[in-house]
Amino acid sequence: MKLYYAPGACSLAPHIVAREADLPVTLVKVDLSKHLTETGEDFRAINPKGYVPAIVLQDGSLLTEAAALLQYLGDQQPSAGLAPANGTMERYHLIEWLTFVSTELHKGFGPLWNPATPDQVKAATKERLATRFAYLDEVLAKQPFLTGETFTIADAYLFTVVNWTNFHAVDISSFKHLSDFMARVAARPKVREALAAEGLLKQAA
Ligand SMILES: N[C@@H](CCC(=O)N[C@@H](CS)C(=O)NCC(=O)O)C(=O)O
Repeated sequence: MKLYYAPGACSLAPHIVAREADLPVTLVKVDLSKHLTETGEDFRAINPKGYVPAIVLQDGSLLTEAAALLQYLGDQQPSAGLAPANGTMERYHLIEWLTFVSTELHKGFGPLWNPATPDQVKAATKERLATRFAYLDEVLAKQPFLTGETFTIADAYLFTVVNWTNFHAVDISSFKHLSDFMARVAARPKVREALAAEGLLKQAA
């Protein structure tokens, strides 16, 4: 299968999961400003939504939306323990976290990426994100990962999105447990591999 990605974007999360699960994935880099893949293909012809992440499966079908891709990849290798079985309460809690990361954090960062966003809006965005970081800090004070003792697809997503604080000069050092989580995940060999492959080792937590 092919994973369409842009360095450091939310596509880093499925990239990490693909490596953690040892799945055979071909990475295809996308220039989001030009809507072109690294081989010069029109990305919008591949994914009409025009954004990453996107996966094209062996049968040529397209799968988009980070939370869906993460679950698909996690479910390909149940023995990797990256996603509890479908239908279990653990799985619903995993989906709860994926939704939190997607709607409260991933989209919460949105205004910071837009150069046209006024400074006042950027400041309010950072304040709102800080309330979410405070909540995460409380959770991660009690357990090393979002759902408990083991690393899951939700942690790959959280790591990817919180890593954007490095791109927007957002200091999370006062959130000690969240900062420790970032360091813990960044030290995972497969995460380091993914960061290196995307040319991100310097910016990572
Ligand atoms: N709803 C999508 C949003 C994906 C998204 O925000 N992708 C960003 C990178 S993190 C992107 O490709 N932006 C370029 C664009 O929207 O044109 C998801 O959850 O996967």
